Formats: sequence, C-alpha cells, structure tokens
Amino acid sequence: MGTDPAEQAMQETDLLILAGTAFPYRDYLPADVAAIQIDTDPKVIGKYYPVLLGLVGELAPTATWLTDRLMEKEDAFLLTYQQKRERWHDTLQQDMNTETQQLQPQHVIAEVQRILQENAIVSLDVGSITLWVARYLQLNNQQLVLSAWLGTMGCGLPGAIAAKLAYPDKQVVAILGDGGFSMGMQDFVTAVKYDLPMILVVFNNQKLQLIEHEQQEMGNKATQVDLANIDFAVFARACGGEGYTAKSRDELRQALTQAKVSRKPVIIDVFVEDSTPPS
Ligand SMILES: Cc1ncc(C[n+]2csc(CCOP(=O)(O)OP(=O)(O)O)c2C)c(N)n1
Ligand SMILES: [Mg+2]
Repeated sequence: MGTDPAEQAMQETDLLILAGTAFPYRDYLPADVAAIQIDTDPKVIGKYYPVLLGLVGELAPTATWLTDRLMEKEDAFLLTYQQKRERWHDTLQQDMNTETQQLQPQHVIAEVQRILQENAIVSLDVGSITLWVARYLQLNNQQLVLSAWLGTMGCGLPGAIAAKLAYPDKQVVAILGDGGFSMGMQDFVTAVKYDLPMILVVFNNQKLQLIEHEQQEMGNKATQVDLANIDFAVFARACGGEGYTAKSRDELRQALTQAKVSRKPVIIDVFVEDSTPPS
C-alpha cells in the first residue's frame, strides 16, 4: 500500500522512529537499526521492533521533548527522498492521465478525484480497490472511512450511510468492489428510504480480484474467485435511486457529473479492464 520511495527509505535509514503505531508488517521495516518508539501504552514499547529508546507519552509533547534535545543536521538523505517522492507522484499522475481505450482502476480514481469536494467523506471497502485508493487517491481535507484492522468486506455501504447520517451536509462517496458491495447491497434501499444522497462507485470486475491475485502470487491456480455479473445500475433504479453504467472514461465522467448534483443515492457500475492490484 505504501510507496516505493518510502520502502527504500526504510531500508536505507539509520534510525527508525515508531510513533503511536502498531505496524505489523515486519518485512517492511529495516533489518537492524537503532529505533525509538513513542506510545501512550508502555506495554507496546518494543513489541514490534527492538528499541534503543522507549518514550511513554502523548505524541506531540513527547516528540517536542525529543526534538528539543537534538541538533539540526544537514543531510542529503531527506533531500534525496523528497525528490524521489516528487518523482513518484509525477509517475502516478502520468498513470492517471494516460488515456486507454478501456477503463483502468487508476483512471476511475482520477475521475472520482475530479468531483470530490474539499470536505467530502470517502468510504472505502476491502479488496483490490483498497490498494488502488491507497496508491492513487490524493486526500486533502477529506476524511476516509475504512475497516483498517479487520479488513471487513462489505463495510463500504454502511460506512457511507453512517457518514451521511452523521454529516448530512458533506458529500459522501463510496469506492467499492462488486464482491464487497454485493454482500450487503440490499441496504442501498435504506439510503433511498432515508433520503441520503451519496455516490457509490462499484468496480465491476466480476471477481474477487484481490484473492485471485494472492492465489496467483503464491503460485496457485485461481479458484472460486469468479462472481456473476450483476447490473448494479438497474438494481439502483429498482430501489428508487439513480443508476449509471460506465465502460469508458467519457461515460464515467458523465455519470459522475450527474451524480455530483443528484439529490438521490447513486450507483455507478464501472467496468474496469484489469484491476490486478499494483505491485
Ligand atoms: C467479510 C470478509 N470476507 C472475506 C474477506 C477476504 N477478502 C479480502 S478482499 C476479498 C475480495 C474482494 O473482492 P471485491 O469486493 O470484488 O474487490 P476486488 O478485489 O475485486 O477489487 C476477499 C474475499 C474479507 N476481507 N472480509
Ligand atoms: Mg471484484
């Protein structure tokens, strides 16, 4: 989910600072460097990584306490990685702008980005979409709702309904896989019944793409990952909402433009060419 420069920086750093984190992916941390961990809970100090210094306290005052004791140092490391990060973002931007005949996941994210309001709430489901959003969606003041720890498929629609009930004045957009959405899609009618305008963007790839990818990465044949093709646009209308189908970037742009001003819950059924997660 992270960026290439972040991964490289992790491998090349000579000091790791763990701040209020329970980051479990040990492989992505450097093999053996000096580490400082800051946390309010003393029990987790050293739990994920052997630390040279453990600091128990709230992050802001503790980090200030720490930086007050350090001297500023000229170092090429920061500059190098800031430049790498900039180049990384340029590459992502190019991916999003490159036109192809059929829609690719990064194009869908780029189009959603165009209509996203400054204070919108984005509700994200679990699947390859999670990785696409993590990589390509640039959040500024927007809030992201997701099932971070449990990775619970089907959380996207209830997340969107909860967001709209809690913040009726904010734009709510959900990004969903067809598998996750179809686990609880009947609740779309709840959004219609309670007059909760929202935009649901469903990546229709007729499969559990993330699982297929995981099976193939382990050298196995893909099994039990195919899904039936549900016409989500027709379903939306059957429930009393608005529904659109998008198979090209133009169709998607038009659908999103209409959805943006709609006063009803909207589903956009988007056919993506290949949603194999980014490596
Ligand atoms: C409730 C639940 N069941 C199973 C899983 C395992 N799982 C993670 S992603 C995924 C597939 C998601 O498919 P879809 O929603 O179509 O998204 P795609 O990967 O195709 O973009 C599955 C089965 C899970 N995370 N949560
Ligand atoms: Mg899918």
